[in-house]
Amino acid sequence: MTLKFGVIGTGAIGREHIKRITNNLSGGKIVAVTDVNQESAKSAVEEYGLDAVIYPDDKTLVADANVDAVLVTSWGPAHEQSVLAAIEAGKYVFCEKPLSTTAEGCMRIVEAEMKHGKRLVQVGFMRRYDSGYVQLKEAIDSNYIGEPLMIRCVHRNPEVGDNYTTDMAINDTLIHEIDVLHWLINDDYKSVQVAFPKKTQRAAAHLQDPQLITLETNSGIIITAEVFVNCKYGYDIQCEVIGEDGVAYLPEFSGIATRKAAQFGTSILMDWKQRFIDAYDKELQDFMDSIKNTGEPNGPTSWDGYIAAVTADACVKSQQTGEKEPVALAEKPAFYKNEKEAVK
Ligand code: NAI
Ligand code: NAD
Ligand code: ISE
Repeated sequence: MTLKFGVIGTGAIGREHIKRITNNLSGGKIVAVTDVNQESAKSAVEEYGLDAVIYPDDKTLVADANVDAVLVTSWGPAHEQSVLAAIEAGKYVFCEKPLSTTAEGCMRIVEAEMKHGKRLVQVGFMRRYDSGYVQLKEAIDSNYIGEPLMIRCVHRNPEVGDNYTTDMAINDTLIHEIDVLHWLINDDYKSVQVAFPKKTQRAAAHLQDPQLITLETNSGIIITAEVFVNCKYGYDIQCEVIGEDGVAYLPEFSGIATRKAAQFGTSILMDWKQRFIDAYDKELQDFMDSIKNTGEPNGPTSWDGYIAAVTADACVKSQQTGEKEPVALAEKPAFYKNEKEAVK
């Protein structure tokens, strides 16, 4: 069975996903595309030689009977409308993060999916598929480092465009840590607090960068996460879990090491597209395989999208108040309780 995709949003990651489904993965085909910028949709079809219909908007794309699954890669504020339209039409959805930019929006998606009666949606939290994070989870689940007590994370980008705003450090960037960490430690967040250290001269006038976020979990684990999106030197993701009996580190990206001119060194990536390239492949292959084998996607759920949005909203509130803000989650519906672990 070939899963036929309609793509909404042919920007940076839309094209990356089109490329991997078309050239690298098995079981999927792009049959329709749309973008608010129609020129972008046309050029994507040309660039990848797709046999795909170009639609004027998400609604007409979703209505195409030839489309089995919708890939939502538009910008965050547009996601909710497209996901709801797809669920309404009974289509599978792979939606890039954030599922919606508000917790209320995620809840509307959760409710629509439950009303439909089976899982249709997977959120693009690809780090759960990264072999480094999977190894960290194994070290924690097997009790190798004992009970986790603290976690220290770093999420640095070399630079961002002028349209990147202070809240995006949370909704667009930290959101990956928000998702992967609660999965890693099987715990939920209790409170968050955001601090603004001295501002880098490289940040736009309107952007607070870097930011330091503290998240506390129900069991008392304290996480400190730094977001620094104008660090200049590279795309750098770090995670260190400090346990009762030892410490576990997320593996560094492994490039070749060199010895030259009295220096020993290795390279650091500049582009986010490369850092989790295997994880992007795995998440989409799993989406296609699970639908084929079980009739439902197996990866991060709409409920995970909701948890991330509630936590992100609390962080954005703390950006404004400077205070510790509670993370108030609704009770997890039974519909999502028996889900299999997204990734073992
Ligand atoms: P982008 O700006 O390069 O592309 C977005 C595209 O969506 C643009 O072509 C835009 O014209 C189109 N678009 C926006 N609203 C639309 C709508 N309502 N209908 C149709 N098309 C629409 O953005 P990028 O970097 O590709 O990001 C897209 C999404 O992917 C975002 O949600 C972002 O958070 C997520 N993303 C996820 C990453 C990950 O590591 N999982 C990495 C980069 C982005
Ligand atoms: P982008 O700006 O390059 O592309 C977005 C595209 O969506 C643009 O082409 C834009 O014209 C189009 N678009 C916007 N609104 C639309 C709408 N209503 N209907 C149709 N098309 C619309 O952005 P991007 O970097 O590709 O990011 C897209 C999404 O992917 C974002 O949600 C982002 O958070 C997510 N993302 C995820 C990762 C990741 O690591 N998982 C990485 C990058 C981006
Ligand atoms: C982008 O949208 C991503 O998802 C990347 O993974 C992240 O590192 C970057 O900061 C975001 O803007």
